[in-house]
Amino acid sequence: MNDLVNYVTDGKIGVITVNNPPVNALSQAVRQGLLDAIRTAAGDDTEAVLIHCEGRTFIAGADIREFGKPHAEPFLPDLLNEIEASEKIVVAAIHGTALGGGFETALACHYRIALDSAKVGLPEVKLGLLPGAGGTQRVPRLTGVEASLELMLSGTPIPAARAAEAGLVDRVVNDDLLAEAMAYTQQLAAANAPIRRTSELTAESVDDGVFSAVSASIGKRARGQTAPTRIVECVRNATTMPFSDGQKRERELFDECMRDPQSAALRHLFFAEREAAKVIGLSRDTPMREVNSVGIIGGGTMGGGIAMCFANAGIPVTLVEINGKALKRGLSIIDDNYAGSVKRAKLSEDKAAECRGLISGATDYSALSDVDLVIEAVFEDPDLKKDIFARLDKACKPGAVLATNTSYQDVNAIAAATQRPQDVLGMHFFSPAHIMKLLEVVRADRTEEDVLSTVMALSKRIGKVAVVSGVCYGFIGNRMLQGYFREAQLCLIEGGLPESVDAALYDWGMAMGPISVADLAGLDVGYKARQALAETDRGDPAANRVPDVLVEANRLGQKNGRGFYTYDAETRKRSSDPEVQAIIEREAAALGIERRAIEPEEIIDRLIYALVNEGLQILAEGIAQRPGDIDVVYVYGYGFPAWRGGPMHYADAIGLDNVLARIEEFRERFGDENWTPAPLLTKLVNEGRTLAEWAER
Ligand code: 3H9
Repeated sequence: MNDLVNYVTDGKIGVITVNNPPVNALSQAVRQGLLDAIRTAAGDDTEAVLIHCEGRTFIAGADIREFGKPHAEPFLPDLLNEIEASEKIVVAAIHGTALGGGFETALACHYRIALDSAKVGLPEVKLGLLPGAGGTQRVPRLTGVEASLELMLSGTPIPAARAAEAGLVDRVVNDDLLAEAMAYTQQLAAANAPIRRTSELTAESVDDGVFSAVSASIGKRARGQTAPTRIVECVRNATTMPFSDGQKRERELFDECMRDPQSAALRHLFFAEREAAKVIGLSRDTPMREVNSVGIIGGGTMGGGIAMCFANAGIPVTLVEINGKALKRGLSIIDDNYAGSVKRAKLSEDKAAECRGLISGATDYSALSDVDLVIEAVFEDPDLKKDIFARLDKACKPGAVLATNTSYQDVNAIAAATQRPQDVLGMHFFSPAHIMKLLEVVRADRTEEDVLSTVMALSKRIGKVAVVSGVCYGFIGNRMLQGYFREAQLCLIEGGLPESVDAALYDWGMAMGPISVADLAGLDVGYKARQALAETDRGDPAANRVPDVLVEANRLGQKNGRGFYTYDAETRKRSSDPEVQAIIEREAAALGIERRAIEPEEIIDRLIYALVNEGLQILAEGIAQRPGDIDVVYVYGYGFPAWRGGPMHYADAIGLDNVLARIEEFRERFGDENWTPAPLLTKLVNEGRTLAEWAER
């Protein structure tokens, strides 16, 4: 038919093969090829048609790269309706992941056979979309309303066996899919099996309360997002409208989603996440070192969580602590974490035991003599870290990768404590390390290319999204956070309260407000870090004043039940504390600040533009490779709302000229110490370019 879709006859069966690597996305050429093939099959003497795919997967969806561009015919919904209308039986043979438009293609076929390792799903919601090629109408006609809503609102694919139980797949086989599918198609043809058009079925009708309950839960489950509500409307329509009307409305709502900036933001992130894995200047065939065993120094919360990441991926770990007692405590934290995962049904008991079995303990560095990678995860003491690296240099085999999990320290200085700085880099995990997806990979000046490529590939193996950062204080994420936290504290002392500052950011979409984050992290952490700096390097004194006073009053945050808020010892529920309000008011007066009402809009702009401005600086310095990398860091590591695309995409969406104007306004009002626009911002505004355009340079 064309280069991407092939049609041959094999006896009485017409076989359509899609071959559009890497994931057989439904580009215009694939849609055209499928249409031509199904029409050819309609006119020849075959009795039935089989659709299958070459490569690693069945069709993984519409071609996301075509989104946002003018629609090109044939449109997927029309194509799928034509497949379904076929007078000959059409069978889909599914392997890999049949996702989105790919699964909708299978649903338009009359029968579905799948390999047991296959998964099917409708992940459109993760792109701010809804299944727009009949999926919202066909799925409820095949399975229950609640199962349909779960599939579309979670976007999480389900295994073939579960899909079969739900009536979405007819047969599951465990080997040689193509041969089994051919045999199945022949059987169906020989038996003159009915042509089952899903659109002709009636979806179960349910009490409207089901839809209102789901709609009500969206506010919590998908706070701020627009696609889920539209999905619920479509599924409801499937239970009340004829197929063609339901599909017409599905199309309208799909187009609304497509025009919604949320989808542009989420699509940006989809590609940014994949781009982040690529290191500029490093070729795909850079050699890699084998990593089949890992050592971890430090069995605290961080070290234990990191150990679990590797064990969960089947990689044995040796955890090293300074003495038996500390080791016992570290291993027992890991035991507790695994017990928690079992309790929350994240892992089966057997799987948890298997993973836990891969973690052993030691109190001597000689246990690390043969490991392929060591990650140091002790507390932030630069001298201690250097000492550990000097010892690792002696204990580890040549070629072992030596990584530090530091959040702030100079990785070049740590590397210089060894005779092999080329093997050293940073692997900055986020807490809880076995859950958070982000990993900042810190490339030091002398890190060897193969070390970097090894760690980037390893990150994927342990399920992390890795972003490369250069060396600077705090790397990408924590460095940017400084301005964000500074503004949070300034808004507080100038007139806000912990609740109002938190609410502004939470309502805007952040996972947590900045004041709650500070309480969670522990106010003493920042306090100690500030004390270690020269007074001139501690930042705006007005921003540090309240947190310093709180620490000195033994209000350390969640850890001792009292920080900016007070916390219930059992439920950890926070409540406001009039004592804190009194402290804020007193300290403001002491600093001569006249408190005023601060609107949420000002709070949001000050905090977010502080992030953006520092992000631009980081880009200009080459600390981050691209704006999208920063977005990935903020969405995966700092609770930035994915549907806003990350701070740098957000700045582009608002318009860099608007961002600059607001920063200039803040400069007028608050001075240029905190509000000097990044030169890159001014430059891009002068040139009329977006960050996305700059990134294509
Ligand atoms: C949809 O279908 C709408 C319809 O309902 C209605 C239409 C009217 N398009 O992830 P990987 C690229 S919405 C274009 O690293 P893995 C990806 O960018 C769509 N490109 O591999 C990467 O490129 P590169 C619903 C795509 O093995 C390469 O393929 N479907 C698409 O870890 C490899 O990707 C989805 O949302 C695409 N659809 O994971 C599924 N998919 O090498 C999205 C991938 O240049 N895709 N690419 O960086 C996925 O979830 C994963 O890619 C998948 C494979 C699980 C398939």
